Amino acid sequence: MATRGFIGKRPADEIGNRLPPGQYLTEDFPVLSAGPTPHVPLEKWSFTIKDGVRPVATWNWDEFAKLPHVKLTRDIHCVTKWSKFNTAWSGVMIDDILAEAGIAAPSAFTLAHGSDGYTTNVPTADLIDGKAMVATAYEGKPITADHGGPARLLVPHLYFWKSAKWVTGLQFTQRDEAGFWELRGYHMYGDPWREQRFTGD
Ligand SMILES: Nc1nc2c(c(=O)[nH]1)N[C@H]1C(S)=C(S)[C@@H](COP(=O)(O)O)O[C@H]1N2
Ligand SMILES: [Mo]
Repeated sequence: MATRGFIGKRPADEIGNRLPPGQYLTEDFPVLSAGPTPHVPLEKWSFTIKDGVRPVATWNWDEFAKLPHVKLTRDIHCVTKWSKFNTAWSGVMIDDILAEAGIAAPSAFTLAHGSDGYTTNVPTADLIDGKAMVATAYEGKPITADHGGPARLLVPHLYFWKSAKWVTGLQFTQRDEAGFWELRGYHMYGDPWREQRFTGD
């Protein structure tokens, strides 16, 4: 049943249009991590692009800070069913990272890596053309460690498990290789609008 009237100050139909099936709206920002929060000092941080096993570009924190930063405000959707509207990030678009590396994406599949050993696969097409960034700030402040700081991937149009926290790099792969949750039964693509939560959805 559609909710009539208003929830807070937001018309119910506006919520309905922006809320994917099976999701509810939350105002807080839950933390979901598979393990303990890693604390990476900025002087030890780096971000690397790999083509298969071959590193093709790497930045330390100071170098990464000099890349063009943009703001992105997007709704996010977690597979545990919470959605949060208008999350405001800033960071470096994957397009600009590739441009700075002087390469075009070398393959159709990407595996994102986190410093906690987490991985998640995203089709390369879903990372480029203005769709995704490596975020370094949330709501105008450095991203807190529990939300993936100093830097996390942001792929807001897919379920939020695709947005790897503590991201250390992107690895282009020849095949679509399952990441941490995808190996444990979660969907290889994860489109919230098609409710692609689990394998077979
Ligand atoms: N490196 C890493 N990234 C991760 C995770 C993780 O455990 N490790 N959890 C994922 C999951 S399941 C979700 S829902 C979101 C949660 O992000 P948040 O804690 O900022 O809400 O991060 C994703 N990225
Ligand atoms: Mo999640």
